[in-house]
Amino acid sequence: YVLKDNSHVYHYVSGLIQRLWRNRQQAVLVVDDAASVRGLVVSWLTRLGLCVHQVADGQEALAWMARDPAIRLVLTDRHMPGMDGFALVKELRRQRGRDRLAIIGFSASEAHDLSARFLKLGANDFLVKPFSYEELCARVHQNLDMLDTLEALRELASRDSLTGLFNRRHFFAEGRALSERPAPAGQMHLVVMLDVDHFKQVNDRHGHAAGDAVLRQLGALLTARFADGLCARLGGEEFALLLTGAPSTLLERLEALRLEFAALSQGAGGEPFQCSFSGGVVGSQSAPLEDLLRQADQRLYEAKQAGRNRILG
Ligand code: GH3
Ligand code: MG
Ligand code: MG
Ligand code: MG
Repeated sequence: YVLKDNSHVYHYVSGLIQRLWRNRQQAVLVVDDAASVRGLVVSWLTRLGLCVHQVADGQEALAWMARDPAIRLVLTDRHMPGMDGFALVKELRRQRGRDRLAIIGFSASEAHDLSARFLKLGANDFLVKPFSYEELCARVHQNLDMLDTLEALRELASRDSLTGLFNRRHFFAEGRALSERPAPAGQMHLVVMLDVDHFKQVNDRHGHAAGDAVLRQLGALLTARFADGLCARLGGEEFALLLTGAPSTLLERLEALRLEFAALSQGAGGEPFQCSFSGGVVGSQSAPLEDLLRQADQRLYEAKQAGRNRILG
């Protein structure tokens, strides 16, 4: 009984601490023309550990949001001089999806269609003034929890679970827009395809687990050395990299990576062995990502033909 009771208390307290810790990093914007309401809501939200900002109408709110992309939750009044709560919600939703920003509307009006109108315009929730501290907390936490869940799912859906690098889907989703935007003067969009050499032999000789460790090792090196680029595991033992810069600098960095990787002792625990990769690089001012990858893959093929453990630009 005592144990059960204790674990209940433990879960309650650890949940509370986790929430306070989570809230500490969350920015919230309160929008209301009535300074007294604003003050109260701000003090309540501050008590929850949130990082709270306040403005007095829709226009000011939009200006704030444009400067402060960290805002995850907006609480807005309905009636305000200048831009009102409905117009604000509509515009905010146009700018940011439900997976990035939560909006809670509130109003003192008795009109019964208010909540429906707020929700239809894109708000997630609605409160009738005056509301209690407990009610505000519950709605705020529910909405922040939802954003956390969506973010966790987004993260999960964009990552390769073995290496922690981005996966193929994310590489294309992010890379496509980037590679077609004109590169800044003097720079190029550069695409690299890497493929581990004789990887089938690694698996055959040292086992699948040792093969996996090699892939994780290369993933970790790419993450560490190319934090300025978009690194992905496209599948199997194939990796891709997209970044914007000077081709000669990239080739030097890739050469350093190639030497560093080839010098590593692989086979954690078991018989040690060495491994290498080959690569192909192409650059363009602006081109479809698929075209760049195809060309990089062609150079990679040539690098393999030429004897492996080399990078062709
Ligand atoms: P090449 O130098 O020409 O690239 O030869 P290779 O042996 O590396 O290429 P091949 O395409 O013949 O073999 C790739 C191997 O990668 C076959 C497959 O079993 C293995 N592989 C694919 N995904 C994984 C994985 O997630 N883990 C492990 N351990 N092996 C994988
Ligand atoms: Mg008002
Ligand atoms: Mg391959
Ligand atoms: Mg290979």
